[in-house]
Amino acid sequence: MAPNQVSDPVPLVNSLDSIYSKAGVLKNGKRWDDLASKFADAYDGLKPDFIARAPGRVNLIGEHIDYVGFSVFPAAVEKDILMATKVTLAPAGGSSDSVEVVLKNTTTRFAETSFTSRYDSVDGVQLLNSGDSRWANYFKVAFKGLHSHLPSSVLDASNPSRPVRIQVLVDGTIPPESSLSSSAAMTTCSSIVILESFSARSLIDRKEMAEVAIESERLVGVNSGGMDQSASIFGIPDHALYISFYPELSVEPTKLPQSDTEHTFVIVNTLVVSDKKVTGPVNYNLRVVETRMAARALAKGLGLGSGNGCKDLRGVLETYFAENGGVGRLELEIENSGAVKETLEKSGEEAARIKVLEEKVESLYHDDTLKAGLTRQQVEELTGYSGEEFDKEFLSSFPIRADKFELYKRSKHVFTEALRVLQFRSLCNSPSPDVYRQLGSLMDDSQSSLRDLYNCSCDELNTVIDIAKRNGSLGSRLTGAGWGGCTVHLVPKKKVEVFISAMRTQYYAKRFEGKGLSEDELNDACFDTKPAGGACVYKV
Ligand code: NG1
Ligand code: MG
Repeated sequence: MAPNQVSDPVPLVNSLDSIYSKAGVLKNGKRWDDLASKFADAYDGLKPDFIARAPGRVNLIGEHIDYVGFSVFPAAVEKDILMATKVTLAPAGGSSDSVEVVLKNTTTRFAETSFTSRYDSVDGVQLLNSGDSRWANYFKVAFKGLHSHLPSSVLDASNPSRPVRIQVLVDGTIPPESSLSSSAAMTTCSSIVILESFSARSLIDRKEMAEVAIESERLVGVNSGGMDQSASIFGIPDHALYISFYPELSVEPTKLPQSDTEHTFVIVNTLVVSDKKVTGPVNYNLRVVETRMAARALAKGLGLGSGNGCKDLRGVLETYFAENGGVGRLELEIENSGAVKETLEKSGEEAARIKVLEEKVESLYHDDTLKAGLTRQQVEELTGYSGEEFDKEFLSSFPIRADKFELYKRSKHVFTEALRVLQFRSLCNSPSPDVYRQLGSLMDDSQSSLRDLYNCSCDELNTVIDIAKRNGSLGSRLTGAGWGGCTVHLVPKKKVEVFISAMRTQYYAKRFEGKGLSEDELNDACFDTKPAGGACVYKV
């Protein structure tokens, strides 16, 4: 089978050498060896049966459009979460009606915790407890998420591989709440541990694994899209991933032009923590809701039905072309718009369809009053949803807090960003001599849009990006959700040193006044990265 097919299970690897080549994790050999001995220290001399790995990701372009249904362009990174695991089965002839999960972490920041799940009830997994053991929720939701996907034979008492105890030691190198997807790596790695513990890894393919991890993560309270979990599962060394969610999840590994010789991606962490589980109601989850309102408003403006097809902006695009005669419709639009024609010629049909919708957004929000933030009453008028129906459609899934809703700005960002992803991908696939400058300029445009239209940048992100642009970066943007966390920069290799030293003196020294960062802290906060491989299980 070709590697990295959506229908493959998460790969099982038997030697560290094959992990290094499959996962592209070149620098961390010792860490894997050390983890087995740390496990023995943590669990009375026991040896783990396996170590599961799930990496974080950096998104190169395509921000805040995964939950709307448009394609994104991330890469898995070397930083990851490892879980060394020991599985204890019921003694021969015996069985147990529950499984105890013990979770320890190599850092004391995350306190040891455990929970018990009854096999006959998913409610046995008690969700969202507070305090120090909050990090264990990721494991719990993975457990809960998998319940409905596992064949009953796996959970059944007659299954001799049904564990009574799963002991885990977690070791992570992804800085938490920094937009490199430590949370998705936790959920994904937990799912893999559970599958492997039940000897069920090969029963669920990677596509379903990603879908389970996406659903599971929503149970933690973030209304997220599916980019991070997919990147973690499908990563390939030296490849970015063009990930599509429509009509279903698919992944196209894409080589970056001459990436290892002349240019590299540098990640710079602002060290501003953004925890969506806390701030979601006023930022991430609110944006998800605004894009849903924007979809309903656009559908109504275009005279489309109010069916489920128009729940998100991607759905509106598909419905518009389906209800209006498909290809014939696009031809008509081309006759009416020079910009659509130009987009078609430069970037192809899908891009042209996106451009059409961008223009529809402009006509719907045709004056300044409509372009500004809208009150609930204005949104009710635009969407046709009011009263209880409005609450049910927009306010029932996750709590949000807002006086105004920015439907124009959010829609405009979504369609222009979706277009930039397609342009980025075609530049990678057929590079011109000037390709890096062009890729960089798409990244810059993405950042302006995130800052001005999506309002998810912040002062520290803007400062880092200004410093980057003055010190050799060809393209700089926030990566992940924003409001803090990390930035990604396309930098010629020969300028990396100057670039990093500028960050040290112009950003970190000022942010941590007088003290700056130690060498280790700097290496951890500001580093160049290569696309790495995805999740795997290593048999110890
Ligand atoms: P980060 O910043 O890694 O938490 C989030 C979402 C993604 C995507 C990006 C914005 C989660 C787990 N991930 O990423 O799905 O929407 O923001 O593009 O919430
Ligand atoms: Mg996250």
